[in-house]
Amino acid sequence: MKRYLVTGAAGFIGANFLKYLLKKYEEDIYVVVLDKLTYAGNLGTIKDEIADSRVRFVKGDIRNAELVANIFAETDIDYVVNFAAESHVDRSIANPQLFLETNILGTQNMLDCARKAWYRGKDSEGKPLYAEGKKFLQVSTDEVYGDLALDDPARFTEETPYRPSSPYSSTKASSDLLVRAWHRTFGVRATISNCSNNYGPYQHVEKFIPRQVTNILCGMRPRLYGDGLNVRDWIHTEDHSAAVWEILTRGRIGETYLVGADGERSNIEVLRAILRAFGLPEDDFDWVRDRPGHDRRYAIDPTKLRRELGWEPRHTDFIEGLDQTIAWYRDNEDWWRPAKEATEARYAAQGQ
Ligand code: NAD
Ligand code: TDX
Repeated sequence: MKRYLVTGAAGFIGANFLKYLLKKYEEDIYVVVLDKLTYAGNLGTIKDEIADSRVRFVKGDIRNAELVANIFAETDIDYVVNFAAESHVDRSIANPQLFLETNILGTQNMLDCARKAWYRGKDSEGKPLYAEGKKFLQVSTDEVYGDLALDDPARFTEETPYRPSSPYSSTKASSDLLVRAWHRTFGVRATISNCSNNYGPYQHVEKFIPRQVTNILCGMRPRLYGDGLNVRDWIHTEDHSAAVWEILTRGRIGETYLVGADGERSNIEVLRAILRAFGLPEDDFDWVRDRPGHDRRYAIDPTKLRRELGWEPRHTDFIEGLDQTIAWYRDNEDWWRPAKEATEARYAAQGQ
C-alpha cells in the first residue's frame, strides 16, 4: 500500500494526475489531496475522486507548516507530488508577490515537512538517514530554462542552464533550486520533473488553448499575442501524468527529468487548427498586445526520460488530441462558464 500526498490536485494537471493514479491502481493506494482552492482550483473537477474511500481532501495552503506537519503525522506518506503553484505567466506579471509566496515559500515548507517526517537519525559518519522508499517529486516547467530562438537547432536538456524570464518562471526555478539544495544538504529523497506546455480537459480558461476555444463557443474572437510566431512544445496532460508516475516510482533520487512529446508548434498554427475545427476562416481572430518579456520558443529533449524509464507519449497526434479537447469544452460548459467572464474582464483591463 502506497500513501500519496498530492498538492494542487484541484487544478488542471494535478486533477488529471489524481484521476490517472486512481484508475491505474485498483485499491492498494491512499491519497491525501492538499489544495487551497484558489481561483485556479475547482473541487467539482475531482468530486468523484474525493468521494472515493481511498482519497482524503484537505483544504489548505502548502505554506501552512502546522497543517502539512499534521498530514504527515496522521498518515505515513510515501510519496509527495507537489503540483500546487501559482501557474499563470500573465498573472505573475500583474502580481509577482503571490508567486514568490506560494511557489518558493510553499515548496520550502513542503520540503521541510517531508524532511522532518522522513528523518530517521544519523549514520556512523553523521550523515542524515531517511526512511527507505520515500520520495518527493517537484513538478516543474520547461520555462526555467528561458527561451530559444526560432532557428536554434538546440532543445532544452537536463544540462541546460537556468535562465528564467518571467516572475512565474523565476519562482519555479527558485523552487527547483530549493529541492536540489534540500537533497544535497539535508539528503532529502527528491526528484524534479520539468515538463512542457500541457493541454487537455479541465485546463483553466485563462490559458491559451481553452481561452481561444471558449471565446469561440461564446461568440467572441480568439486573441493572439505579438506576432503569433512564439513556439510552445505541446504535450497531452495524460502523457504528463504517466511521466510523473514513472519518475516518482522509478526515477533516480536527486535527478532531474525533462518531459516533452516532440510537440513544437507556433501559436498561430495552433490557433488556425482551432479555427479549422470550428469551420471558421483562418483569419477570424484579433491581434492583441504582446506579453512583456514573452518567451520566444520552448523545446524539450526528452531522451533521458525515454531511455532511462522507457516512457513514451501515447497522444502523438496533436490534431486528434486538440479535437478531443475542443469536444470536451463543448460538452462541459457548466465547468468553465463560471470563470469565463471574470477571466476576460482581467484580460480586457490589460489590453489583451
Ligand atoms: P493550475 O493553476 O491549474 O492549478 C494549481 C492548483 O494549485 C490549484 O488547484 C490551486 O488551488 C492550487 N494552489 C495554488 N496555490 C496553492 C497553495 N498555496 N496551497 C495549496 N494549493 C494551492 O496549475 P497547473 O497548470 O495544473 O500546473 C500544476 C503544476 O504543474 C504547477 O506547479 C506548474 O508550475 C506545473 N507545470 C504546468 C504546466 C502547464 O502547461 N500548465 C507545464 C509544466 C509544469
Ligand atoms: O490569449 C492568449 N493569447 C496568446 O497568444 C494567451 C492566454 C496566450 N497566448 C500565447 C502566450 C504563449 O506564447 O500563447 C502561449 C501559451 O500561453 P499560456 O497558455 O499562458 O502558457 P505559457 O505562458 O506558455 O505557460 C504554460 O506552460 C508552461 C503554463 O501556463 C505554465 O504553467 C507552464 O509552466
